[in-house]
Amino acid sequence: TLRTLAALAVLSVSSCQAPNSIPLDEAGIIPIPRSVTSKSGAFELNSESSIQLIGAGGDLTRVGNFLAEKLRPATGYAIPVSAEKGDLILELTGGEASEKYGIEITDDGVRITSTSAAGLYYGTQTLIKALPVEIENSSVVDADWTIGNGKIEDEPEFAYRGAMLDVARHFISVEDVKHYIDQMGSLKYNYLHLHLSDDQGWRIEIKSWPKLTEIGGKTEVGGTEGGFYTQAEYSDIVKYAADRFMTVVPEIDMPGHTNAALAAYAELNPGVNLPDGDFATMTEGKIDFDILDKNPEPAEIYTGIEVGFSTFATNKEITYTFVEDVIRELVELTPGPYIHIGGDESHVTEKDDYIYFVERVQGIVTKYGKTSIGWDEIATAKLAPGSVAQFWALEENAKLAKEQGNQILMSPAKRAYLDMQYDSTSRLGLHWAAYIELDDSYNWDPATYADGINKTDILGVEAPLWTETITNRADIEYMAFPRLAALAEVAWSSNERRNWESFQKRIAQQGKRWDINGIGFYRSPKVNW
Ligand code: TNX
Repeated sequence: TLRTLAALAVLSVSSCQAPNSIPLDEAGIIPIPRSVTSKSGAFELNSESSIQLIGAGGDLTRVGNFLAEKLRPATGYAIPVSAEKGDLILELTGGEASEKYGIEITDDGVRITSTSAAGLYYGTQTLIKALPVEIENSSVVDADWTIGNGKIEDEPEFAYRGAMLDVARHFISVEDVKHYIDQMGSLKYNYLHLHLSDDQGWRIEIKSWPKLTEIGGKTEVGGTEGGFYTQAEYSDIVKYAADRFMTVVPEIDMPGHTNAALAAYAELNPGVNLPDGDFATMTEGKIDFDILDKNPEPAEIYTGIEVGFSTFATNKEITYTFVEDVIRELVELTPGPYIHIGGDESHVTEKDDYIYFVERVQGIVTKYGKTSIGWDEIATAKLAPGSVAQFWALEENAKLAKEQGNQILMSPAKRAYLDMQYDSTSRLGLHWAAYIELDDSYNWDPATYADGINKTDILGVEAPLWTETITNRADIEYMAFPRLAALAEVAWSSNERRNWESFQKRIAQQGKRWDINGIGFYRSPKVNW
């Protein structure tokens, strides 16, 4: 009859409209957006799909190309990018630039809007995660490229969402750093902190002090061959990160954690402090020259994993000449606002000397127009206005920073350290701070974690990966994933929006993406992968 025919037609229309579309609010989006509203129906990407750019600028074009390049391999569609009418719209709107973005998905198309190219980039990252996981494939696969209709409004909770790579304990190649940046970008991280020097290695070329890399860069933990970035290679990393709206924060750790520099240059080692003036006339005949350690021996190369045994000579002018040369060269390579001066675990520096050193080095950073970040111990010194204390161990240091009117970057070792073992059986990692399972890295609130430190005191969240036990890309991936995704959500999404049960489901989806990308993540037993 006519009626059954009509019913059949309705059935077949609704079933071919969006065969496997997942409602928008059930898509595996990490970090979870501020608001997601689902509507019935879905948009389907097709061979005629194209990206339309509204607005101007190289950054906008870059975001358009980024999205196209992400969509092409798995779909096999051409996905041209232009100002012509298209079904995937990236629109730069007027107003003060912010990281906020909106997405609207209807049967006819997708529109992403933001006042900044960075916001549009975050929007495209969200869109990719709203598509079926098969979109991650590098060659054509058969899938229904649908996205459930609806609306997303999103913006980050914290301005600074960072991850750190310790390239000093074990050197990490430019290629592996870029691979990490790609993953960070997909999780909306916007700061990459590179720990460029430590007792076991100096990893950045400094032209005025060439032995830093010649001698200090040669080895790494365990005595294997180390490495370093030439300034050109380093700039290449900075550019690669900037293209993904990510700022590199270079760290030279000092005055402790400096054995590699002390092995390269004897004169930086502590020795007996000599008075200024005419040394010969002042001391002739009165002093035993042998006890005057005017030219101390260089330190021995160090390949172990102990901490806290080294220090620069904080009382010699040559040290500050050196530090200024290093900072000047680093600033020339650094478009971002921050220089990280380390400052942790200087156990063999006298307290007064430590404070003198930190204050003087902050002054050098300021002189070159940058802002200092340091590990929380720097708050025992007088902080320069704007200096940031990176909380990792001591709440009282975080409080000292707050009392001075400075902001805090949250990296509590018990939650945010990616080098901590998951449990006692983890094949890699340390456990001095804690065992950190996936739910431990997820279930904490930066705004209430440390006593007396509130949301407004916090610049953001950073996930450091120390590499004493980590030697290659597979090791990095095993320790960083899935925890890097959990911490991305801690940094981006509001505490009210976050929910462990929801994250468990979404991270399982993310796991499928990592599998397709060949990323060997830790299959936490807390998740039904
Ligand atoms: C402490 S965290 C350190 C690092 C080690 C790390 C290992 C910090 C500021 N200092 O030197 O690599 O523990 O977990």
